[in-house]
Amino acid sequence: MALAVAQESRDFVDHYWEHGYAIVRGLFNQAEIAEAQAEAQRIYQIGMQHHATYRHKNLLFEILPESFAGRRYVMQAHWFSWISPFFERFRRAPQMYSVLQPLLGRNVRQIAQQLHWKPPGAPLSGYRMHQDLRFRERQEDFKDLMTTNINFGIAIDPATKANGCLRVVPDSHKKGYLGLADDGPIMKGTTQEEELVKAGLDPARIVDVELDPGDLVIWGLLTVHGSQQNTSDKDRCFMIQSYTKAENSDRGEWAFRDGFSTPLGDEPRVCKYTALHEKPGPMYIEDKWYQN
Ligand SMILES: O=C(O)CCC(=O)C(=O)O
Ligand SMILES: [Fe+2]
Repeated sequence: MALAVAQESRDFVDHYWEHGYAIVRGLFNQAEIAEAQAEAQRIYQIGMQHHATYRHKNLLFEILPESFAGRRYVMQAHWFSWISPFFERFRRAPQMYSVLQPLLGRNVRQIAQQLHWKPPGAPLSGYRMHQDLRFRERQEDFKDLMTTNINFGIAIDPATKANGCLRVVPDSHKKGYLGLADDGPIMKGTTQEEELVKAGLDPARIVDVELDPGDLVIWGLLTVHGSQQNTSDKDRCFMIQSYTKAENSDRGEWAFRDGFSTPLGDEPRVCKYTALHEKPGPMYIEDKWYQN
């Protein structure tokens, strides 16, 4: 199995608890990731058929429209497993379980599934420094938060400093919720060093998580992270899957039930989108967050 790799990767459990993030190199092999790249391209092209952000149940495409960006860009897709048998298996592959089980146990639900693109030339492809708790109900007990929900970031394309790889602040998960970027959309503007210093963080400690395709980075709901705008001529397709200990949450789709890989059912479950059943769509969402 792919876990027989570098020491930094073998120690991922301790590294995650201690520093709030960890890297596992080579979780998926070249053949697997080549297939993932092709399938991600197919999902991107489906997204391009929508003139604006589109949602149908949990499936979502976040679009920067021509009217704003001069041409159409797909920035994110959510829950594309509903239109991709390949990614439906990928989200609950044995490789995922080998990393999940030591952290969350044998019963695991999936709360988020996202592809993030940074097409060259697209405006607003950076993510201000933040903690993902920003997107969840607020809770105080950080130990519980760090054990309940873990983000898996898988490099589909190479992730480099130039194309806006993920950046993390080691040990920041020990500081509680800091309210970073709470004043506006996460993909507008950049994080200034003063904002980090004010929150008690040292900008010099930021780690750029450069990854090869198939590498994994994990981080928690309290880990401060973000990424820069893509300044290169290469896209950065990055997959983020968020998993939760099933004992602690009714939300999310089963991924592993008593250790068994579990496919999606007939109808989506409430994950992050609370109004799923009242407003299933399909619909366009033209809130123009990018303009204001
Ligand atoms: O895609 C990235 O670089 C980071 C995205 C992120 O942190 C988020 O969506 O919460
Ligand atoms: Fe995030």
